[in-house]
Amino acid sequence: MSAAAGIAELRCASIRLPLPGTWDGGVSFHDVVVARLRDDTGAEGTGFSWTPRVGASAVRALLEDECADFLRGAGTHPEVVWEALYARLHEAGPGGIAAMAQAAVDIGLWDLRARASGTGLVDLLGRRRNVVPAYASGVNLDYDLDELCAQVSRWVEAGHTAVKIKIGSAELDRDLERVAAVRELIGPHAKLMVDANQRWDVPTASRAINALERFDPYWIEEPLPADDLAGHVRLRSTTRVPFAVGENLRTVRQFRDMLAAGVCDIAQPNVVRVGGITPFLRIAQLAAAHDVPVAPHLLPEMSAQLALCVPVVSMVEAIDRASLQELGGLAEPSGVSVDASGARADTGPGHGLVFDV
Ligand code: SMN
Ligand code: MG
Repeated sequence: MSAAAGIAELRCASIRLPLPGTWDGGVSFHDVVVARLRDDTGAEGTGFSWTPRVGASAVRALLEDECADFLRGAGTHPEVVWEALYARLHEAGPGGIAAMAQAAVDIGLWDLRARASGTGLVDLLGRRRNVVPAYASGVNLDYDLDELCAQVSRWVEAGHTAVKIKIGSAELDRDLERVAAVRELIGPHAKLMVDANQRWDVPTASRAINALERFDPYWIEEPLPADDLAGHVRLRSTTRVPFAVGENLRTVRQFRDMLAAGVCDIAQPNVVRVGGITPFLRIAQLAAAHDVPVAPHLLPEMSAQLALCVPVVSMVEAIDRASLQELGGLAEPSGVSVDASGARADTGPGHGLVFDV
């Protein structure tokens, strides 16, 4: 029996993707750090890290300065490498920049494995379904009411029956006016999700959610700072509206603790922020053990593929005009589509994402 292949090389490239408009808080671009891995048989895989505005150069430095030499000669099994790399990097943080760097390696190794076996990533991981419902979503707290309504009307015209808008305005009345207008536009049967992006504390969240309940929110997303587990427990006792959390949780244990405390009703891991596909799948298994569906955060071309595989799924986010393809990050179509009819993936071998760099 021949020895298993080892990693021969890790190379990085960076892409800056300007957004068509500025997002709340002044985000005007997304950065992608691409990690190209080659094993000693010549097989290749492509991973990536991603961030809106903050941290790409630090992620690339970790990959080039701390991972490239360390990985040379290591095996290519993604889960085994993940543990070894975690042991190596976690003094730089068990999440954050270190996890974002690990994600690039991990996604690259899963891609390498899928390509080497001639299968798409979804079929390698285990396709559980061919389509997942999608919801329209936008970063629109800065929009005035007319702009918000125009955006939501465009989504409705495109056939969306589930939409998510930002809330967390300085004045609760502004949020109420906007949510009321959107509910009116989408009708009583469409799903309406609201996302506070961690803007509240417990008393503010409690007051706001109770006032918003009459608009039948399908979930309230990130009502509190992501790491405030105790706060979520206190808030839980004041409302029955489901909590969607996870886009700013960084470790499997953070998800475990939120799930065990009963304050994560929809789990939203971001595959990059949690450190790659390996921890993402562990989170999905944990969520399933709590009967909690997974709604992967952003990155539609990758999230769609993962959503087709997780045991219990919610929806895929169709972020308005900001997929990797729409931002110009991909050199060719990925084989993934996310629109009002749902999220689907029929890629070539691997994850199908060919970065334009
Ligand atoms: C979000 C977070 C980060 C960038 C864009 C959008 C948002 C979401 O919270 O849920 O999509
Ligand atoms: Mg969000």
